[in-house]
Amino acid sequence: THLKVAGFDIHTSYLDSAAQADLVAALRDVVRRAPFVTPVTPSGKPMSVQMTAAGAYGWITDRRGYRYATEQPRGMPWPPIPQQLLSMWEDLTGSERQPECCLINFYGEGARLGLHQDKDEACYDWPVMSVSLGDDGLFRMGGPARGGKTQSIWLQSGDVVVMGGAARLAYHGVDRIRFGSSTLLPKGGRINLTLRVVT
Ligand code: MD3
Ligand code: FE
Repeated sequence: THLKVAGFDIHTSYLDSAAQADLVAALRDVVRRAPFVTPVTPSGKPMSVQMTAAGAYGWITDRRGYRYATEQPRGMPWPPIPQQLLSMWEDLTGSERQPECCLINFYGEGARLGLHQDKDEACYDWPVMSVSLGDDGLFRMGGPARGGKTQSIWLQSGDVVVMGGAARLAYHGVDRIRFGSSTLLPKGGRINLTLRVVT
């Protein structure tokens, strides 16, 4: 039940239930101003995960490709990153740079995220911080090459993961969620936030 990969730092139950509820409330404001969309991969396939973002940049995908964009697909800027996430970033990463993107992934029943590397950022030296909220998610992590050995771990609501060093370019994905395992989100599902330096 634990994952041994250099640069993968898990802070189990970093957020207590009050802090999780507080973060969900802040995210409601973000989502009101930047509604979730069902992204389409460059091949035209809709993803099962719904996405939106906060910060100077959001990560988007459509038939033109994957990229960071300063505007939402509908042409408005992204809302600011909630303050409590900026404080967590400072506390857990100690990074000299502030995060420029908070990608917000929503997993409804049956949603998954295939194994991939995060390579759309200008520099891989900065860490990525991930916050899990709501239902449990089965996270899978491999190495720097596709097809290598992988390890899996259930991420639960309130868990925070920081990926740096070798883990930063590791293949990773989410195989499935345990829909209905948490009561944090009234309609169920899993939210994952990833904070990154993009430029
Ligand atoms: C390991 N999100 O948004 S978070 C993504 O749960 C993404 O929604 C997953 O993969 C999710 O790109 C996993 C944990 C995570 C995030 C970024 C990483 C692990 C990572 C970057 C490099 C290595
Ligand atoms: Fe990723």
